[in-house]
Amino acid sequence: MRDLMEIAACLDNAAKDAQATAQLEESLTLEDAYRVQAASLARRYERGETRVGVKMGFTSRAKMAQMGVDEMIWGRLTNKMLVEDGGSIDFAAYVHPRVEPEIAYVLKAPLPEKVTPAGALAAVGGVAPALEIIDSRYKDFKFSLTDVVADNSSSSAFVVGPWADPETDVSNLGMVLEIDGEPRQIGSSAAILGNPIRSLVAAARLAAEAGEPLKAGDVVMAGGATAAEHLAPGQHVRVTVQHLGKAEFTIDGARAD
Ligand code: OOG
Ligand code: MG
Repeated sequence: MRDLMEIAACLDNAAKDAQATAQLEESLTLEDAYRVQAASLARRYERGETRVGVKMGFTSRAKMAQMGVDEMIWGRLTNKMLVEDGGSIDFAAYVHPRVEPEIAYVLKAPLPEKVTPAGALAAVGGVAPALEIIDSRYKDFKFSLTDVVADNSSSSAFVVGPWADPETDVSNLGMVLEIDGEPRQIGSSAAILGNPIRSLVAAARLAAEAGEPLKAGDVVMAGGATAAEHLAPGQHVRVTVQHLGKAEFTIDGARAD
């Protein structure tokens, strides 16, 4: 069996070089999978990237059903993953990217491990419509729970729209994911654990348990409200969230059709 550092290096290289890698032969414990994730992030930090927040995964039934996984996971977000709203991504920098509609929070105060939804909300500086570009480094986008955790929970890039008043009630907002102006996924923020604030509460717990408590300025992606959609070169992608507005990006590269 390879040691955890070797697995981390392999996954980090796969992400860096946009080359798919085989599913792990090792059957890791969940703890070891998170150790691999932390070690692969350490390699990014060594290259100058900085942690800007965390993303939650499998916080909706739609996402769990699409990927055949039924446990909540989390991953780290770095400054290099942030794509400007209205900006573009280079298709060639990804293995087989997909996109999903999300809600993002930014914190104005740190969050302890144990916090109530009201306590978490008091630390929120803003809430925004967001898009996550996920890109599993595994062949065919197939993975076990521990595989995906080791792979930084498929974190790849994210786009955050304009920050709205943290007091905005985001418990049940309509969300539409459009590709080239055509609605592809329609859902509600309520799909995210019944209320996305619960995802923030969970993020506070998981990050603190890992010794990296959430701090002021951190961005938390609450998780996909619907299944993810495949991406292709030349596309324009937009999420519109009722009362919050929109976030969008385009994909560089020539269209296949
Ligand atoms: C894993 C990441 C899940 C979400 O929002 O549920 C996730 C994946 O589906 O590849 O980001
Ligand atoms: Mg996501």
